[in-house]
Amino acid sequence: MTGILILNGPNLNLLGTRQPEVYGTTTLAMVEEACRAHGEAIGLSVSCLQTNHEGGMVDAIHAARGVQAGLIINAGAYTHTSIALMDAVASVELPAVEVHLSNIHAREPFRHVSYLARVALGQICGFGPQGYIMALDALKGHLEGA
Ligand code: CA2
Repeated sequence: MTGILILNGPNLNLLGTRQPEVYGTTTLAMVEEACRAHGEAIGLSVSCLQTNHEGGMVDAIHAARGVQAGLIINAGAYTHTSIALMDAVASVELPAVEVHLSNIHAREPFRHVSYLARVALGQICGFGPQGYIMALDALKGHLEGA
């Protein structure tokens, strides 16, 4: 089956436990389970990883090369700062979809900038956990040449 890595960055392990008014009450484990189930339904084998470390994210992106067919990345605050992550995604030449739970463009100006957007197929933000499901469908369509 076609493999997809869902990579979540710093603080997303806290999902569902803090700031529910911004990020909702669904935990990361629930999001990951829903993604695995949806992936299976549409013929994608979903692997999930969360790390709070920028270098760990770079390592995970490198390790996906030749193993996974695509990436879904919520890089958390590194979205707005990390040229290293942007370079990592560009270097592995895998289709990547950038996801954010919140609508980063409706928030503070420093969240409007995304380095990842330059190398991603596209960005999905503001739809909460559903955004990851939308990203899986987008990657499926992309990989099928739709
Ligand atoms: O909206 C998103 O998904 C973000 O990537 C979340 C990041 C934020 O820095 C980005 O600007 C937008 C923050 C993740 C913090 O996650 C928490 C989850 C629950 C409770 C506290 C933090």
